Amino acid sequence: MTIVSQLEEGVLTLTLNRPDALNAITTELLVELSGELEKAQDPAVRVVMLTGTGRAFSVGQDLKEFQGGNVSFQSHLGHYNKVIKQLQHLEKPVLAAINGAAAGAGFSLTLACDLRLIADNAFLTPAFSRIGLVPDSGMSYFLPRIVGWNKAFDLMAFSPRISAEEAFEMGLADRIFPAADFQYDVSLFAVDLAHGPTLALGLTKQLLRRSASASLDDLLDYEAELQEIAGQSEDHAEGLQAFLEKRTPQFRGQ
Ligand code: T3D
Repeated sequence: MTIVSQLEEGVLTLTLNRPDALNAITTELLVELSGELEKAQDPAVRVVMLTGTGRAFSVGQDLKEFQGGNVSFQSHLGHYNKVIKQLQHLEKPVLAAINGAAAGAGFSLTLACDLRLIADNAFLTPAFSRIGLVPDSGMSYFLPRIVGWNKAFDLMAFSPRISAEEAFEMGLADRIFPAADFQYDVSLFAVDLAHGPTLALGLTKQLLRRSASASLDDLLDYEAELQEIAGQSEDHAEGLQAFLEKRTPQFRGQ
C-alpha cells in the first residue's frame, strides 16, 4: 500500500507511504492516490490532508523507476496531471502537511493544495533543473502566481533548499509548526477547518480558480451564481441563527 488513508472527525488524511524511498513517487503511488482522491468526494469528508511517512514529504518522481527503460514523459505525466487536477477540483479544502523534504513533483503536489502547513525542519526544492528537466505537475502554473515571475525563475533555475522560514516569507507555506509536535498540530488545524462551512469553502476554491483567468465582469457574475448556492445552504441558515443567538455556529458542510 503506497497510500495510507484514514478518515477521522471529517478529515481524510492521505499519507504517502514509501518511507524507505523518501516517498518517491511511482506510477503505482499515483494511481492509488488518484483512487483515494476519487473517494474523497464522499460528503463525510470535509477536509483532505496530504502528508508523508517518515522523514520526507516526497522527493518527487522515483528516479529509479524507469532506469534504463524507454519512457514517454508526456504519457507518464498524464498520471501526475490527473492528480493535480483532482486536488484542485475537489470541492473541499485540501491541506499539504509538509513533514519533511518536498522536492520536484513532491513540491508540485504541495503547490496544488489550498494551504501548506510545514514542519520547522522541512524544506522545499524544485529539483527539476538539477537533473536537466523542466518543472512539471503544475509547478510552472502555481509558483509564479505565488512568488512572482522572476522569483519563480530564480528558484526553478538554481533549485535551492527553501527552509520552512523562507517558504513562509515567500508565501509558499501558510503555517509553521515545530517538528516535534507536527502531526498533533496539523491534526488540530485540520479538524478545526473541518468544523467550518466546508460547502462555502469548496465554492470559494472554485472562485479562486476562476479568478486566475476571468475578467472582473465574469468573476462578479460567478460570485453571484455561487452565492446563490451558498445562500441556500443549511450552513448559511445556521450561521445567521448563531449570529442572532450570539453563539458559535455548528456547521455541517451542507
Ligand atoms: O518521469 C517523469 O514522468 C518526469 C517527472 C518528473 C517529476 C520529478 O519529480 S523530477 C525530480 C525528481 N526528484 C529529484 O530530483 C530529487 C532528488 N533528490 C534530492 O535532490 C535529494 O535526495 C533531496 C534534496 C530531496 C534530499 O536530500 P537528502 O540529503 O536529505 O537525502 P539523500 O541522501 O540525497 O537521499 C536519500 C536516499 O533517497 C538516497 O538513496 P540511498 O543512497 O540512501 O540508497 C537517494 O538516492 C534516494 N532518493 C532521493 N531522491 C530520490 C531518491 N530515490 C529515487 N528517486 C528520488 N527522487
